[in-house]
Amino acid sequence: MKKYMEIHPEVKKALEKGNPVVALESTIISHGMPYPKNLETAREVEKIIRQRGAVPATIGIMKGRLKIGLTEEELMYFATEKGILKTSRRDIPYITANKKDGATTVASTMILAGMAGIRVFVTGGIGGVHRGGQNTLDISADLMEFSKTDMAVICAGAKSILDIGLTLEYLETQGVPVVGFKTESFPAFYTRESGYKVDYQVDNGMSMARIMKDKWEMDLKGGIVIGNPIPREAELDPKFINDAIEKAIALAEEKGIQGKEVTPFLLSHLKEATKGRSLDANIELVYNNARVGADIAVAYATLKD
Ligand code: PSU
Ligand code: MN
Repeated sequence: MKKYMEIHPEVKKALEKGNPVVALESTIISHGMPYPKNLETAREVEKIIRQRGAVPATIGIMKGRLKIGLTEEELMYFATEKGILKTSRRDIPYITANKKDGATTVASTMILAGMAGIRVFVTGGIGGVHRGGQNTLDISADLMEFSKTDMAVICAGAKSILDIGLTLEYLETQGVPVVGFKTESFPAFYTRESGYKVDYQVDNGMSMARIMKDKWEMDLKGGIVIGNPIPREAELDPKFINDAIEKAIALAEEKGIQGKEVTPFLLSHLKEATKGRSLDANIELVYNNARVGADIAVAYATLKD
């Protein structure tokens, strides 16, 4: 593994010492948000994580090298360069073999962070079962990854561009714990409540860290979904955003958007349709996840032997 990987010196040192490290994905930078907000957000997220006592490790693939932790210039590259491929599990060997650039999704960030020994990962929202997924089989590879890779993923739930009920069923089947951070409702990304409940609620980083430790010490493999609702003051009106989502989905269908293009298309269309309010909400929820994720990583580092 090591021969494919380049770990940033600061991250390497923290890992060797058992200090807290938080992984971050790069698809949200290259395909999830427009420039320059993507760069500002990526920088600010790293700053928040540092302020709370953990080391950030943004993950991506550059010229075929698996990067664990990016420099300022590398962050800029992911934020501005066109033609960086959205990379999920299936894409990794093609990208490395051909020395290409890949922005990592939740699934592939889990894989690469896990290879490096990181156990906490902060993102915006996870992929899930798309609406109509029972017919199209459009189920994000993110969900499968939770059954395979040991990683605590802090997210603001799943967007209502997805079928949240089916997404939770899929996670249950795979034995993935779905935990609410200070909430009993599974959050719906732009809004605090999806109408579905989480399996368990935790109210602080240490309670979460204890669950992680037990799960992995007992070798109960796989990831944990930690749903952290968007801050109240940043939440969008459910009717407003859900109407916009309905329209975006209809437009994607009309245009025949398929496969890995679906999620970026919906995000970018929603931003236009809401005059930037969906993007502002997205940014705020990522910051909030960074705070909680750093606290969980700090608590987890104190528990390891
Ligand atoms: N949700 C967001 N922004 C994003 C993504 C999800 O609000 O950028 C990205 C994540 O990287 C996630 C991926 O892993 O989209 C899921 O893509 P798909 O639905 O094609 O599996
Ligand atoms: Mn898909």
